[in-house]
Amino acid sequence: MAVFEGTFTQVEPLRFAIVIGRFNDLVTTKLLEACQDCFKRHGIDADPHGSQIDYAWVPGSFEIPLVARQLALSGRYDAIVCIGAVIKGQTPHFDYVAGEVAKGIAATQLQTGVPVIFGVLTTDTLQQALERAGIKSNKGWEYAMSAIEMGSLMRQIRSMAPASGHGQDGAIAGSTTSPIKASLRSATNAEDPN
Ligand code: INI
Repeated sequence: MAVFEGTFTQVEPLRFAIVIGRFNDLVTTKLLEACQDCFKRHGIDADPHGSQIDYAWVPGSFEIPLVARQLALSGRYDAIVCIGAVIKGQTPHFDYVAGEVAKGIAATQLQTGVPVIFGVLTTDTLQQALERAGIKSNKGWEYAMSAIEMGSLMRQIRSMAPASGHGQDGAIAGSTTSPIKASLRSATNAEDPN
């Protein structure tokens, strides 16, 4: 039998997308910087014009799952990092936004088979968010680590030959070399006949 474990060294084939919310950008840009720094220090080209990471900016965290799902369905990425900051205000708005983005991200990775990293801070105050975005630590670094590990792990699992007599169910989208590309094509075609 086998032990599957993501690595942080064979990063050349990996492709990522990062979806970032502009809302609370004082926080989200700091998270993004640490995320990019981590990717770079692991030998990954984080340049937006480079070959390994694409970026998508959205108005706020509420919009993140839709864009992450569309990117996942493209089949181009090993993992997608979602960066947002939902900070409690005087109204229940926080609960709706935080709940929907968490559910949406979880659903996206299960529906598409592409790891989607939950890099959305949910805090009571701006101070708490800033403390996690550079003042004390920076969670952006952890988001990149999770993306590398999960992207690498899923590649290993996908590269396993299917046991004879067993089909390929489960994921519907995958990255470049995935044996599930045919299912991905039908999933995307079903949504967009063009
Ligand atoms: N979006 C956030 O990313 N963080 C928040 O704290 C936030 N609050 O509190 O309102 C927020 N709202 C905007 C929301 O994500 C959508 O962009 C907006 O509702 C339009 O759909």
